[in-house]
Amino acid sequence: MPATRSNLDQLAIFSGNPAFEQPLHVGRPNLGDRKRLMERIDGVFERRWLSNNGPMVQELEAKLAAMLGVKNCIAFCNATIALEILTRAAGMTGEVIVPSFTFIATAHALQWQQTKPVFCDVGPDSHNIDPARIEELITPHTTGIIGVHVWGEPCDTEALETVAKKHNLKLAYDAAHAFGCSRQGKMIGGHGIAEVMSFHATKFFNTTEGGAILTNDDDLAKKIRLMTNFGFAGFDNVIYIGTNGKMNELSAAVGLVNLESLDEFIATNRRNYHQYRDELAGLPGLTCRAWNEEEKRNYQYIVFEVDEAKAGISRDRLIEVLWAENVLARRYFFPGCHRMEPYRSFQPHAHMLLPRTKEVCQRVLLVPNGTAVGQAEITRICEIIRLAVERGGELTRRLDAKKS
Ligand code: T4K
Repeated sequence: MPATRSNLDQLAIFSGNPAFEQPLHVGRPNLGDRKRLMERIDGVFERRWLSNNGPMVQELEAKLAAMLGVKNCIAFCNATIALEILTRAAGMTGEVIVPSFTFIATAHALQWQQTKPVFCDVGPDSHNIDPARIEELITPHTTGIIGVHVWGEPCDTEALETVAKKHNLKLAYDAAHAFGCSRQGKMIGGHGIAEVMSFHATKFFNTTEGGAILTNDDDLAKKIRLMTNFGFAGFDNVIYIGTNGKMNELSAAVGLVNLESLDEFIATNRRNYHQYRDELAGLPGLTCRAWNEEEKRNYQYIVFEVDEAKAGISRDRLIEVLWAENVLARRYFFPGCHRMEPYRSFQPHAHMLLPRTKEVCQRVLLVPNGTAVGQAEITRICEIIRLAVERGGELTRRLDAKKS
């Protein structure tokens, strides 16, 4: 058990002795039963059917569609390719409105298809796209909106639907964070023309790498399936331009086994979330984003916001302190897509319409969660954060002096 930290000198940033020997990551994978996985993998090897719509992929697709109450589920090798294919299949050309506060894949998937991502600010008290700021971004080239359910907190789907209908725009969702979440009792997966999930290793539910498109539109699903497999409509018969977005059997096997542990993953995430909240309650300048517990949530992301003026320490300084302790906290999605290439060069004035995004990017701090982090470790992490924030002003002065 690492030594406790009760004064600033004990912090690793001064003492050189990290609280944890091994790094504690944000995004350590949740893993299901290994024995069951080996049985499934044995089956895959017995059949010698490794990819191309095999039985594991079909089973996973059917289970996900049933669980989310959506007619069609198409499994993918990752969510980025899924977003690219959806962009193309749905005819989202010209310009598409997206939040800047998202993982770069949302913007890149559009740009990769020569569609311009037009960045919209987040809402007040929200980390999601602000429906009230969309109309001012619409031009004659706009064809769609992609909302992102950041951290698994769903977008205001009704408001987005209203603006999309009014301007005849396609509305789809990047639901990479939102598997297992609901809005007004309806599972994420069934909103807009389609929703894209990520099953990357770092996600609450993973297939190592992977993703899925969920849609109730049968024609769109058909087109997406064709595009995902080079446009093949049977042996030797290519009827469409396509690429390779297929999930393989081993990934699907991991997914099927992980699905069996879903309730346990959620329960652990939720317990950790409450522990962080309780142990860090009442600190000036540090707020844990609260989940709406009346809805379904996966609790995968534990998101703090640091208000430097009140805490006396900046978010980045706090991260420095945590990294020295081997707690690899993250500042997703700093600095915002609009400040990354190629968008920074293509759209140098985009920041003028993104004041809230800038603020959120400066405040957000994610801490380790998931089945790989234990309760005793969380207590130690909280102790470090508590000390750093309670003595924020003094700590900042000492760090400034150390650097000069
Ligand atoms: N849309 C949104 C809103 C997204 O957040 C994402 C992905 C996508 C679309 C695209 O989905 P995919 O195409 O990936 O399916 C990570 C993930 O790579 C990325 O999937 C995820 N979002 C994003 C939020 O996080 P990085 O650059 O932070 O990855 P990295 O390598 O720093 O890993 C994060 C932490 O996880 C590290 O501390 C190490 C730990 N880790 C990672 C892996 C892969 C493990 O402990 N074990 C592992 O196997 O992007």
